[in-house]
Amino acid sequence: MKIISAKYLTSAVKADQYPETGFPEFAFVGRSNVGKSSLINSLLVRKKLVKTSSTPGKTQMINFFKVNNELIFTDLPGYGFAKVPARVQKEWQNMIEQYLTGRKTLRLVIFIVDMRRKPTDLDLKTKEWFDAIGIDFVLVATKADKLSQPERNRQMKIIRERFMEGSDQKLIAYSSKSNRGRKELWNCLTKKLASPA
Ligand SMILES: Nc1nc2c(ncn2[C@@H]2O[C@H](COP(=O)(O)OP(=O)(O)O)[C@@H](O)[C@H]2O)c(=O)[nH]1
Ligand SMILES: [Mg+2]
Repeated sequence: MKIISAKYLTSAVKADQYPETGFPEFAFVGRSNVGKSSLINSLLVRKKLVKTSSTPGKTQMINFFKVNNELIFTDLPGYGFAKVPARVQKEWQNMIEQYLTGRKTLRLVIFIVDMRRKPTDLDLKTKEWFDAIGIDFVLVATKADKLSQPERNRQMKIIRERFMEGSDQKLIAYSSKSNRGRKELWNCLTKKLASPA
């Protein structure tokens, strides 16, 4: 897709604050610091549309971005940041659950993991939860540039086995630094747009 415009719309913590554009929506989900914001910037070929940070746990709201006056990207708060008190974690979780289960225009979740790591229990639980409530997602293993080719092959195999066992979901290798995987992921998104809601 050719990116003509990409702009920040609004941020929300509850449903009555979501923008009512009616545009199909893609949500970016993953642990804090996994590279969600960087991935969105990479997809949109914008260096600083979404603030990235090396300090995990900073994005605490759902941030909405309008792309080409035809679709919406949402940057969801990262889950599983250990230093955050349990009560706050629970609030984040509720916010994400309310959004993922209630947002009618949501078409696909882009579920992001770090290619260098084994999926955590929390990643696996999140995946099981998506499956249980019927949320359609594509798995993206990012920070691919931080590994050598043999390491990438090994990690992709581990992620596929642990995570995607028995499912036909897509797994895409990505780097927000080199934009590797950008075309493949966009293909996935535009295919989703073309299929019935
Ligand atoms: N080398 C490399 N660094 C990345 C990549 N994606 C994210 N990062 C870095 O990882 C850190 C966290 O990224 P960010 O997008 O803010 O993560 P978020 O918390 O999930 O939104 C930042 O320092 C980014 O520069 C990638 O594909 N390659
Ligand atoms: Mg972020």
